[in-house]
Amino acid sequence: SNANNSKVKRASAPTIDVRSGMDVESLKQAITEHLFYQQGRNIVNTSLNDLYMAVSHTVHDRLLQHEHKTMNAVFDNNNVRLVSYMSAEFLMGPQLGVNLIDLNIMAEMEQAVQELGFSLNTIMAQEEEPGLGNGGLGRLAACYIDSMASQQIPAIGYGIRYEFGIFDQVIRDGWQVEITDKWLRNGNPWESARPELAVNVKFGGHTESYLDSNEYLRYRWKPDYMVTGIPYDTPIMGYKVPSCNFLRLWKSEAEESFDFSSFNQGDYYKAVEYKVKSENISKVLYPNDEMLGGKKLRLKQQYFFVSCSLQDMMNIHLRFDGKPQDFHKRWAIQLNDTHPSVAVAELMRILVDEYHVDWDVAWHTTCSTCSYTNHTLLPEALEKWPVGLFAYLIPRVLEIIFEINYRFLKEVSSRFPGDNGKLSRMSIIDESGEKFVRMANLACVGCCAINGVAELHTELLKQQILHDWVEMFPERFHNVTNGVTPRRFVVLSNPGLSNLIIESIGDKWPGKLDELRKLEPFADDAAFREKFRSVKLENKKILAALIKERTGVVVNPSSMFDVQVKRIHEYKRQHLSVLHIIALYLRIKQNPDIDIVPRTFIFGGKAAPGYFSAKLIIKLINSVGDVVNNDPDVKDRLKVVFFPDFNVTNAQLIYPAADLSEQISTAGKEASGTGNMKFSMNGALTIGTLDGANVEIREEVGNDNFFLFGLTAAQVEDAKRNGYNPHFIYDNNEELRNVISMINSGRFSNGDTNLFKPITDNLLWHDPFMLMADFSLYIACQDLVAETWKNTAEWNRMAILNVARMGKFSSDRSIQDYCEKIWKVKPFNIRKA
Ligand code: GFP
Repeated sequence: SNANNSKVKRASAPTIDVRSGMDVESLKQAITEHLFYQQGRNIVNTSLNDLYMAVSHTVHDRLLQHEHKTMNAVFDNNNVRLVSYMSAEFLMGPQLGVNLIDLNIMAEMEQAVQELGFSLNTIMAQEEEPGLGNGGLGRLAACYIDSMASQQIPAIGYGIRYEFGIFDQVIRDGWQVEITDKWLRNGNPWESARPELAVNVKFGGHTESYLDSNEYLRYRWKPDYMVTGIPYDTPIMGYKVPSCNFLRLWKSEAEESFDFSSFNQGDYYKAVEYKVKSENISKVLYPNDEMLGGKKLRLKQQYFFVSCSLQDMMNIHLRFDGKPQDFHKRWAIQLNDTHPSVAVAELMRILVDEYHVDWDVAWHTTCSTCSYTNHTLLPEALEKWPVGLFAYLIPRVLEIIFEINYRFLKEVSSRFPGDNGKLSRMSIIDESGEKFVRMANLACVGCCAINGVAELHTELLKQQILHDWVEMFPERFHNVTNGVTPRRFVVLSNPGLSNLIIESIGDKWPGKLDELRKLEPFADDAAFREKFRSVKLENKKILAALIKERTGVVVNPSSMFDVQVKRIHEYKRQHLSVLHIIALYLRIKQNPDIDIVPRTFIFGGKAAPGYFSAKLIIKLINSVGDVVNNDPDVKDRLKVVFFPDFNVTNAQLIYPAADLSEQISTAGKEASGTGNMKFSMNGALTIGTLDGANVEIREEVGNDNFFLFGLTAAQVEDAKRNGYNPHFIYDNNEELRNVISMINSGRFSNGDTNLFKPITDNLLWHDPFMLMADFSLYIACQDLVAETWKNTAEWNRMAILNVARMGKFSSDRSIQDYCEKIWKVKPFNIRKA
């Protein structure tokens, strides 16, 4: 390490055994001490939560020691480039289990807790997960920080410490009801507040120009008020490696000294109002799939966490003796979607206004630091903010955006003279009507790399919404196919399967998922297939019990578990699966003695509170379930369950129990999907369209081991261009007509023929997601699924091959791709440092 760096060297960690020992005795002692000194309890009068807290603090102590060593090693080395993963969402899931796996002390902790008279499973079930994300995007961020630590990539995840995460969902009378998520109510043992690292963020006011001592024209921002960001750090341990990174989430507080004037003038209420206004910024996570148009608070959140994080990163950089303009040598920033893309302008502001770096130099630094991941082609999801709102909240940042845009458009017109269409499409400012700041354009201008999240998605991005950008900056475009962490989603969630795999091929695979290939020969081994089947059956029994507990519905564990869990959205087409259920129900009604494969349809997922159609789909699922589940003709051969409050905790119980994974989005709409990967890793077969990562999953597992149906993305586009007519399809398909008529008859709505009309009318007259076009293909494919299911050996052979061929979809591989293609960083082995 570098001797010049002594000023950043920290004291080494204390090595008192009770805070670091990994053996059963040390763990027991540490738990008892935490229980007493932190929770004020002892082992005979403890509550479950106090015990959970004591166990978690015990684990947290051990993580901190690794974090401390990692950061010492990193900060001692001037040549390390760190990754800053900026994301408005981190859907972390419960922490205790994964940390025990990463530290490799699951067995020791189980024993320690048992010797104290408790069960580790019960303690783990006590954890309230931090639901600081909506769905795929937030969960991806969580998988990525896990994999960065496991790949020994020095990294910090930066985000917002929402006091209220995604709402809890309960189902009342078949409808979704939202309940506020109070995840912090019982305390959070995984975080440490770092008030000494607080930073301030400006809002409102105006800007002024002035001449600095060298007679240069400079700008300063005179804000109306400032908000303080307090960082809360959560250690992120690597899997069986000594590296431990951290997640740094910002909480907003009032900048105490700022509004004293109003207090002094006797306006106590105004001072309090300012405090409330400041604290509101990190109050609540916004659900997605809703128009964000007027949501001032959301823009404040974005700017708040981006500014806090960049200031923090600059402080770290300067502590290394770095020059401000060399910021990019220290940091690679990944912008997780456009939510943090104001970083491009904020970094410019910091460099130019605060450190007086020349514009051109600062621009080079900024572009060399930032990269942008796009997660969707849906036009309504492309963020844009009214220029007026920007001017009002962050006036100096808007001026900088105007300057960036002015210079950029000059470049565009010299590259493509006379192409006014291009100019107006590529401009950061949308001037077609009310003026907007287009966040994706800001990201594309200021980032050296732009990536999609699956091959198909990246191709479509290049052909469609980012086509102009490819012409301008072809070298910026990359694909990085998403991945998921096998530690959480196999080792922790599916111990039965993990143990079976370990018995068969050893235990290297969770850190090196390609190893799973060694399972391939076992697919032809009848004895192995039998063990595999019985692991699945056990998982299904556990889920069945939970379904009974949460919904009252009794399901048969040996029926096929046909599962669709994800956010509820029309493009994901949960209602296509409902049409299939009704078709099967009709077949039974027409011939009650029909030979039909028993199936349990399990749905789960939240709808955005303001997304009416999605909420109506939930109601439809529950209503169809009420009828089908209770009709004696069905003889329990079909069951329909809506599993309430789909979150990471519940997901971990659902994936391992699935037989069939529904990945049935309209081709071209699902950027990647990540649930699809979690299902296959746990040995479910997929029925899916050629959409998102399904394409690559099918490529990996083999066409014969994947149930493909439906139009391709190109066919969807063609059909739309040629005047797609859903009603025509309806008129010509009897089964489909019967299904739709059954819904419209009021059969599922106590005779109310209007309740589901918004759904059926939309399908018949508009059908933007092409359910009608795919219906018969889907039904035929589902019939094939049922045929295959009857051959248990064949089904399990296919399922084992799915598991064996999932290596590509470890988030470790995705992170390696980011490191090589985009960040240009290498693993940093702290033992060798
Ligand atoms: C979005 C996309 C998904 C993609 C994830 C992660 O998910 O297709 O897999 O991001 O890249 F739509 P949501 O956040 O919308 O669930």
